Amino acid sequence: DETVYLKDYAPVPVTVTHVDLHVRLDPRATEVSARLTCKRQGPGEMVLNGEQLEMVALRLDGKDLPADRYTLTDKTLTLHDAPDAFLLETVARISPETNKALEGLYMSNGMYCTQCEAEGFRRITWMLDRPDVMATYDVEIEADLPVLLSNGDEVAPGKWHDPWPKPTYLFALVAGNLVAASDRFTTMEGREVALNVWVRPGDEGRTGYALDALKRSMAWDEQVYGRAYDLSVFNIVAVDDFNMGAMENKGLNVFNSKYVLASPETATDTDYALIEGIVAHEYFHNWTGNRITCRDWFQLCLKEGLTVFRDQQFSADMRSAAVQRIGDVLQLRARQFREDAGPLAHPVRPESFVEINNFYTATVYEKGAEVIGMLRRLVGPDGYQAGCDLYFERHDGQACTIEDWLKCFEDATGRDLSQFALWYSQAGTPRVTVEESWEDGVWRATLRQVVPDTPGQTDKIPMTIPVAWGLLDADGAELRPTEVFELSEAEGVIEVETASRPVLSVLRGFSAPVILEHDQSDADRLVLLAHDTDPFNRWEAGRALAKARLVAMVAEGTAPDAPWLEAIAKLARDETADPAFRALALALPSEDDLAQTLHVGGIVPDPDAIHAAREAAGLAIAQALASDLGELRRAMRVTGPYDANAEDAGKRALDAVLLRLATRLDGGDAARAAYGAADNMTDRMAAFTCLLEAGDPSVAKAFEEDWKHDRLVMDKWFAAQVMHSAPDRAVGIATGLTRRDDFDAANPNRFRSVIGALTAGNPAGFHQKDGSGYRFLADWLLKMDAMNPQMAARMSTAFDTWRRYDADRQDLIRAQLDRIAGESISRDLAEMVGRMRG
Ligand code: B3K
Ligand code: ZN
Repeated sequence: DETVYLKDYAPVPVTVTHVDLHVRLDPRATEVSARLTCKRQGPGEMVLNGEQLEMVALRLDGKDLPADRYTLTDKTLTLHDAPDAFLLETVARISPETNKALEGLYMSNGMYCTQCEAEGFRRITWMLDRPDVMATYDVEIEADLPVLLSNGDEVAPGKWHDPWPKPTYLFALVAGNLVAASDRFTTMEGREVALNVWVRPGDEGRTGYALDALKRSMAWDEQVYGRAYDLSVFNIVAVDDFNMGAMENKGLNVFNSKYVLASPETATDTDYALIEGIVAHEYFHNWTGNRITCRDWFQLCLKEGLTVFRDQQFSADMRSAAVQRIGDVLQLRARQFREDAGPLAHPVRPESFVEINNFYTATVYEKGAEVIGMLRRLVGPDGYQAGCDLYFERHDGQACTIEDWLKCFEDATGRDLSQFALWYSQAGTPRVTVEESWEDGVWRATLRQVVPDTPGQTDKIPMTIPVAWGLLDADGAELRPTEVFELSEAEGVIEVETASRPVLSVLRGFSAPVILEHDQSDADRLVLLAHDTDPFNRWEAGRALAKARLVAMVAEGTAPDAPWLEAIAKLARDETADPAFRALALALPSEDDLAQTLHVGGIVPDPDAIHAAREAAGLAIAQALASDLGELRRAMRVTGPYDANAEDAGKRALDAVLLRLATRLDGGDAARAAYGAADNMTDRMAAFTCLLEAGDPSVAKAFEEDWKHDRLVMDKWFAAQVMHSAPDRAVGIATGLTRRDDFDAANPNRFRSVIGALTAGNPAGFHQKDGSGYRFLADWLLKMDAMNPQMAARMSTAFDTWRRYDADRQDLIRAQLDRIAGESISRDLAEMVGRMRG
């Protein structure tokens, strides 16, 4: 059994305090010479990690190590009778060119780069590859390439010194023919920092936004958290082949080029917002992750949950806080609630794993961030700041646990957080039901919480749930401003004396990651939609109304009713509301969201029926707004050259929603005009996807002619065709796309743009009842697994909702899971498939 358990944690008997690396780069025969300064801190053998390495030399204190003093396997190097202090020298040979797992040292378009988190360093050299071993580094890179980068400060060409002790996972090395866009930043401590964004020649013109976002992030972390940068240089490198978004290596962040490169012609508003958020996220890790790191991988949320929370705060400050919050909650529900409801549910701090890469999940990241947000609500902004200050002061330079983090808040505020800590150990989305009564001038709300069973966990204990609430009167005037009720037992009651029946606005700002069951009348919801002072709950009221309609349309075959359509139309026309907010309020709940809602309500979801209901609701809204669409769109026209700011982006977002409605009525006339007139990728993509939905066959060809030279834009082209095709054609289109010469499955962005676009972007297409979508995915998972197990394992989560569906679909999915499990597959994919089969 390869399972690793949190309870088995033990510190290493012999640690490494300094790493001296000399790397001679070669595509198939890179030589890595390592000199490790080792020090005993307890009894036991030293076991170093090393995988896919060819041993060229092994010396201890300058002498070749005799065969009886060590044991070498394909995963470890064990030293017998190691002295108290010594220098261990190894020489390893590796082959970056053939490394398609994109973990360790690999090549992308002729450039060398590394990805070490979580356990990639062991594919570079033998080392204690775990986060509680923190060492300083000297790195020398030898290669006939103009740019040679590693962590820390450059002391001579190709020679780097990192003075800050760090774990292996933060090591990075990059070498290639790169050019930089540069700038400077002076920290509040007066340190001059050179900022560089390194890209392939030709991409320099698309780096401005990332550089700007970096400077804003640096200033924000100083202002809001009092944290300054700590080296003379901060490098960002854009890489085309990258398994995820980006990586926070000390002083040398490596990014998927999709999250660095942007120009108005090639990137959409969404891309710009993602670049801003991810640049900030990786930069913020310098303090939450790097200066203070994790003791072991079970503590991953210590750095990830906190850093996501920080990047969400940053984006809220840079843009509209309300729009940011709605977007974050949409993500949380789409990804984390889904995960928490199925066979892959796990606590924010898992207690065991087989492959740690399988736990970089929405639960660890997004629910982890929600837990920080709840903590802040419970201790208040001042208590939060005091706790953070204490954390940075007490634990700088250490590898920590969640207990260390919470203790800082207990010590800083005097509050007992032992019950709150259950959020880290109990999996599953709590359900909170609200029951209201109003009698004899007393309004009462009874709140009850249940934490559901999840794989391996039953009989859960009530948690501390901060429930923000307020009251309105029937005309929408405020009766009680926002307060926080702490629901810490199975049941709690809020009581208010009031002469008139109030309208409750509960879970304002989505104050806790729970599923709220509140049987509120349409009339009350319409009051909230029109008047709530809490913008999140205004949106949420509209959401609840829409969801109820769509569920009834699917389950009972009803048609959308006039009062709802009127309310929607009114909101669309409400000039006092932010366009970005209106765009979000007009968007209907996703097909996956509806499938889950039906499933929870005891109805087996039919993906085709859900798709059809959403289409019908869209058409009804379009008809309700028909005569106004042209004028509303004109009001959203942005004048002047493209700017990615939130205000302009909001107008474009609402315009896109309106254009999609118009397309339902005119068959694509407005979209054709918009496509021709577009001077930026946001508008162009909006029109393009409308035309795909309208079934215009010429548009894909035209788009391709214009953009075939641009890899990132073509990723959008691939994805759009799969996502915006009719469900019964989606698998055929996806299959056709994978047969093109420019479909390179080894490139994660391209792979996701077809396979991910089907599984996540066209649910009715993926769930076709002939099982073709399931077969298509399984075929690709097996192909991908042989190359890049991490990517295969991640993509396999598309199957995690299989128990929702009818017996036929369940059988079809089950057959594919069994088929995959029967092949010789990676540990990564085997763990995921095993958990999903249950
Ligand atoms: N820490 C990295 C993620 C590493 C994933 C390894 N499988 C990016 C981030 O969260 O900032
Ligand atoms: Zn992170």
